Amino acid sequence: MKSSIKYIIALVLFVIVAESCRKPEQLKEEDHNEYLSGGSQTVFDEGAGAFSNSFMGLSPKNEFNHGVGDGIFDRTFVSAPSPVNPGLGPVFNGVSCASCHVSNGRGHTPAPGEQMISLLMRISVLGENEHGGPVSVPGYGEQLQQRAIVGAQPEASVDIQYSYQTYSFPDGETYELRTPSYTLQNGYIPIPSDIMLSPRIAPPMIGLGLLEAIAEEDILARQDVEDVDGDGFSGKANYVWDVVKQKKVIGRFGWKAAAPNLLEQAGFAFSEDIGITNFIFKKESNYNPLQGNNSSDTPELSDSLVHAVAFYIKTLAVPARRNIDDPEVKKGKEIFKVAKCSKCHVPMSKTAVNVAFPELSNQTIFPYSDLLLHNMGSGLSDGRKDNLAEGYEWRTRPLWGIGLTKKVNGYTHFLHDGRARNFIEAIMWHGGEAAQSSGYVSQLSKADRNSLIKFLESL
Ligand code: HEC
Ligand code: HEC
Ligand SMILES: [Ca+2]
Ligand SMILES: [Ca+2]
Ligand SMILES: [Ca+2]
Repeated sequence: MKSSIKYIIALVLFVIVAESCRKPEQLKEEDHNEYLSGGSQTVFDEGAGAFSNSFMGLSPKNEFNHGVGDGIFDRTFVSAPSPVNPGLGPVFNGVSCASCHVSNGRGHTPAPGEQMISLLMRISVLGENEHGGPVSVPGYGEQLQQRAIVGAQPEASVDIQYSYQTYSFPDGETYELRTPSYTLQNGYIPIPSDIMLSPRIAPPMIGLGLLEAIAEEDILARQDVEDVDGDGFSGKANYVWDVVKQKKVIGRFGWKAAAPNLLEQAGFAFSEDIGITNFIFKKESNYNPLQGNNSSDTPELSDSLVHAVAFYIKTLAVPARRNIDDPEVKKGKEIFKVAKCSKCHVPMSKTAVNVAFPELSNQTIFPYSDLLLHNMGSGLSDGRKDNLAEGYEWRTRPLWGIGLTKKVNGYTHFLHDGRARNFIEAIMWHGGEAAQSSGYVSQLSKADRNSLIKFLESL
């Protein structure tokens, strides 16, 4: 053996040994493959079906469960009695999960004259219920159902009007913000004058299991409720009533982080959105002494199918990022940081170790959210408290996959009520704590604005 080869072998051995003796180090954002937004379960799909893939490495048994849940998610329910898929209503918002979460993506605002479908109204009157949540509206409950089966009456209808205001950037380019206003009409009983509305659009379904798998202490570690470090950003966790556990827990899902986990969110959606009673929410949403609908405890959907749907949304994969080495995208990423978007849309998170579910375990993911509530200003306020969330507080939306919205849904209706029709509008609506960010963007050159958008499109 030549001495130089011996030398190389010795060097390689030395490096291997030295490497294995090294103390474990916390990996930084730059050390990870940013393409893999959803960790090891990321899918490479940038087409119209990009939000409809299961995790890459599911076991055959789990893949089967995912498929069963998929079937229920897409199932169109009809009114009983019916040999297939009965139980719809009596009052409801949508006939299937998929009718609102279109292609597992987001909903949209109705076109003029069109019925409201994938936008719904949470409702309440002033005060707090026994668990610190919103107070149901007498006769109307906690959500307004504007549709009903034959023979029943919708609770009310909703009239949406937009007012439009034009603004301009220093270079003269204009953008238009539309402000919605909502009026309830045709109440089946008089609509209380003190009713408060929270319009919400159906959000996309990707990566939810990964968000559920982030350790609670990691979310709490990002809180700075009183802004002690003085950077102008707070971040607050919501705490909500867990119906199954019968105690208060951290909220993670929904625009106000008012749903504790995917199973309850699914159960709630069956009950309130579609009118399908289940083991978590046992009574029809419009059950009250006046109407007396289905007070029985026999669920309209079996427990196992509710679990299957929850499993389905838990295991919908996040699509990989695209074009991350494009110089414009890189520049946009830098602007995202300098504009302090990343203070709330925190790029990287880690999921907790979970030996029972390796696909969700110990994953490095890029959801671009801290899952905390932030003051977004009066322009976005719904003026209504939801557990710990004030009217102006919303949960930072995860931005992963957002660049594929157009391909998946054909429209880009952003923010909690879908009022923003593109990225610029979404950003310019950011007020409150995020006013620093929108203010920064309002001063950018056109080229820099385009880079920021290119970056968002790469997510
Ligand atoms: C009428 C439209 C509509 C229907 C039908 C509907 N949803 Fe939703 N969904 C929404 C809206 C609106 C939200 C946001 C709710 C909130 O912020 O509180 C939501 C939120 C969710 C979330 C939380 C997502 C997140 O990012 O936090 C999940 C999970 C979910 N829905 C699952 C389902 C399932 C499962 C079904 C079928 C059983 C279903 N939805 C039916 C409109 C709908
Ligand atoms: C103070 C925290 C905060 C900062 C800073 C912030 N955001 Fe947001 N962002 C949010 C919250 C909360 C929402 C949801 C608001 C709503 O729905 O009304 C949101 C929503 C969005 C949406 C719409 C997402 C969707 O799914 O509809 C986009 C796009 C977005 N932000 C981009 C940005 C960009 C770009 C910046 C920097 C210029 C930024 N944000 C800065 C908190 C923040
Ligand atoms: Ca029913
Ligand atoms: Ca209702
Ligand atoms: Ca702070």
